[in-house]
Amino acid sequence: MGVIERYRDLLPVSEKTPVIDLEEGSTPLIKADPVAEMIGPGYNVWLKCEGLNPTGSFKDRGMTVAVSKAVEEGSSAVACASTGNTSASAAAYAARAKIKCIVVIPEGAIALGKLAQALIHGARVIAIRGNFDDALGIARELTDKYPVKLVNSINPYRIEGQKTASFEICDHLGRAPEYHALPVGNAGNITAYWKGYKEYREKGRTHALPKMLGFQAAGAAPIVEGHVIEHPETLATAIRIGNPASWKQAEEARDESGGLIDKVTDDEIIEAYRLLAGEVGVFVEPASAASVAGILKKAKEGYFRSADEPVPQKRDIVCVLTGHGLKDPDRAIKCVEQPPVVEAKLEDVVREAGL
Ligand code: AN7
Repeated sequence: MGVIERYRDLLPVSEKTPVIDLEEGSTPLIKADPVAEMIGPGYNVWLKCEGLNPTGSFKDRGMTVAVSKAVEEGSSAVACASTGNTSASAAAYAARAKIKCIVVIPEGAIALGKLAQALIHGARVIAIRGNFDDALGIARELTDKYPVKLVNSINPYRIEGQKTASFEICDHLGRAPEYHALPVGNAGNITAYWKGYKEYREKGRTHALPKMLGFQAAGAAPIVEGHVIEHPETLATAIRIGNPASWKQAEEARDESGGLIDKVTDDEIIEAYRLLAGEVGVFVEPASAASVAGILKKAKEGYFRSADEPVPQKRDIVCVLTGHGLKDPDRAIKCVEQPPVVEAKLEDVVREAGL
């Protein structure tokens, strides 16, 4: 069952809404003890593995609602700007709905897996000589002037669908976590999670709210710096965004929850990326590692309360791992040693295997 069917009562759909789904959602929430040990005693660290969605990222939760509503409203085409994952998801759901999908991307700045997905699903992909923020400007204008529905997270149905991830976390833990960490790019996801947590509490399904901890890449941290970044730079291409569309909502989530939005360097991102792959067994794309890099940075700064305080039970920190590692295979290859090539002889293989 996809997120529309599972959370129908909390989503803006009716019996008339055609459900365009790929059975997204229901992603694993797994414990990461090697990360928890680095935070300190008294904490559980949970990883919400959104890379296990049908197209390999969290975008599918929002896209099922956005595309279903577009079809309900009679649209025969959708469009988006993208750093990659939105386009992969839009292309897949549009293919399923048998409608046209137009994608505007920054030239040369999309991870290989994501580009492959948008293309194979049959989207019309157009690369522009500019960055994501330029692409979003064009997508907005295009969808204002032509009968094409914008499916970036400015589309409120995207936020509606994405908030279901908070519901799943609360359902799994039996309560809201104390901290919720996630990467911030265009800031749709932090907006969606915060909305979801608040709604679940209003409905009486949980009693508390988490502190929202958002992390931007240091070279693309407009919310942290307090101004638009004209030329955002980071190897975490998914969050290479200098002027987030949901900037204000992200600040509201931060302030209402008593949380924070901070930045992590590319080196910190890669360190967390390798830690997740090598010690937790979870391969994510670099942007996703920003959530873990962020809590490790805050732990070093002494942000998390001391474990000396008596605690009735461990405190939960949830990190959202937004996209799968296979999205960006080039990055993985670049940060490891290349495998040796030897003669086809057992002794050569045994030597290289270190046995
Ligand atoms: C893996 O695909 O903006 O703060 O165009 O792909 O909701 O933007 C992707 C964003 C985090 C940031 N992690 O989420 C796009 C796009 C991954 C992402 C983000 C993105 P938002």
